[in-house]
Amino acid sequence: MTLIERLRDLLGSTGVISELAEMSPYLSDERDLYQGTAACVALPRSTEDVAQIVRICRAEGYAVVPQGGNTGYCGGASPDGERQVLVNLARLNKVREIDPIGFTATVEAGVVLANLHSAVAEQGLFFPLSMGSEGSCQIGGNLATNAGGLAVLRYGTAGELALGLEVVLPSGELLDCLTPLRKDNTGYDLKSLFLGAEGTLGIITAAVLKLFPAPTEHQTAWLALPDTVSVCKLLSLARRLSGDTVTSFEYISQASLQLVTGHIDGIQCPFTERHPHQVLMELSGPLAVESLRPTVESILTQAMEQGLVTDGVLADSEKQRRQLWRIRESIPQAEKHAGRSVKHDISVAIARIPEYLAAAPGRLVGIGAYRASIYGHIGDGNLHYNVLAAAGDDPVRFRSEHASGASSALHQLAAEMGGSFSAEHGIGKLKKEDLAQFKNETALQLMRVLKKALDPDDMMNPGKML
Ligand code: FAD
Ligand code: 2HG
Ligand code: ZN
Repeated sequence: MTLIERLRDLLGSTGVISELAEMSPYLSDERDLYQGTAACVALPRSTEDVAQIVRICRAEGYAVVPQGGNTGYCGGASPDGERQVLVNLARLNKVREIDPIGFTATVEAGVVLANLHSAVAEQGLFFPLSMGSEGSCQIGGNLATNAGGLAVLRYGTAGELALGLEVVLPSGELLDCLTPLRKDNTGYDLKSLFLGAEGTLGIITAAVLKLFPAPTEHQTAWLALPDTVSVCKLLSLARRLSGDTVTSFEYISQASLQLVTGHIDGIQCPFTERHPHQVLMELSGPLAVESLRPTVESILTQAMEQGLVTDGVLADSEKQRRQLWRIRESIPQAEKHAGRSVKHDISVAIARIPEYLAAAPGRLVGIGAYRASIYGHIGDGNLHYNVLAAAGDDPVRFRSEHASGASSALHQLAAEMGGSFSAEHGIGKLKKEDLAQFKNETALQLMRVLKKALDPDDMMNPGKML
């Protein structure tokens, strides 16, 4: 039997796609950076299917590329040739258990993030990982990229929300670390090997995730600030005065706001005047409704007295809150409409962000005219410093001539400041050279040792990360 016949035998005719036209949506990536090829797409329905697929591929000499919602930014889920099988987890999508006493959910890897939000909300619970791609990205992909998003400040990254994992190893064996235990000091924390590994060490098939009481109240403000030092001071003030209930603290430059108002329909700008620096700040909690209102008002009063905030809008309704969030969440789409951006995802210590922002333009002089769309999770020290062609210039030409120069300048600056060139989007194919350049040699060597130990034949997502 051929590989495809063996896979059809296992998964049925609807579980294997081998026609090029039908495979094509799975082969290109979110940003259209890569157009991949594969022997076929396999669609397992169970953990045992995944283990069997890996065993069949191993026996037939094929590599395996795991794929979730295919929303990743670095080409990690794009296959690279006729000797690779793309394993898409979409049909492995059951919420196995929600435990309202232990505040955990046991879910399969293919559960779409937004579907998990709804499932736990039905029980008055809350899963806090949240991002613009949540209608498509999957829990397995979130964990494999250790995704960040809009509430890391309060609740942590995807990896920090995982208590246990079930993983199919490159050998085809099942590693069962699917535990809800918070405390288990019986040796190495093996699950952490697979968090952020981008499918290079195994396929995550299920996870136990931390849940929280559903917030009953959100206090959401859109604020104008005079400079980025004030942005950092406001964050510190708000965390202190609110008993650390600041859930999100997102920075939006005037240029990013202008892209949104210029390219997205139905956006209502919070202010009539232009302000160079803006913040979307949200406090939330599970206590009595309106109990955070006096807190947010006191933060804003003190911030204004100290000159940290010059103008502000406090959402008065859920509708207005959603309108404010829509502005922030539309920035990636607005950049797409504007001809796409060269994306960056750096982090530095929060207090050094003003220094990074002051130095970056000097590092970009070599690329000529450009527009910068700067925004992101400043409460986590993580900014998207995205670079676009100047208005009227050809965006495709700009990218082909300047993407590499802009990225190496901005990544170098982050490295010089003790920061990261990839705070949340990972490495994939896109940032392999940066990893080789910026990761310290001892850490890189240990990564290679781990890869060799778990996947000696390089069959699990080859050509990615290392
Ligand atoms: P995919 O893109 O399918 O895969 C990503 C990587 O994980 C690949 O290397 C793949 O091989 C591997 N993988 C996937 N599933 C598994 C599995 N079950 N086992 C092992 N490996 C697996 N990211 C953020 O961090 N924060 C954001 O705020 C954010 N916002 C975004 C907004 C938009 C509009 C878009 C388009 C993307 C955004 N992203 C963000 C990037 C992306 O959505 C995340 O990286 C997400 O976690 C990827 O999940 P996915 O299921 O789409 O994974
Ligand atoms: C976000 O924060 C995402 O919205 C996407 O991480 C960032 O598109 C981007 O540059
Ligand atoms: Zn982000």
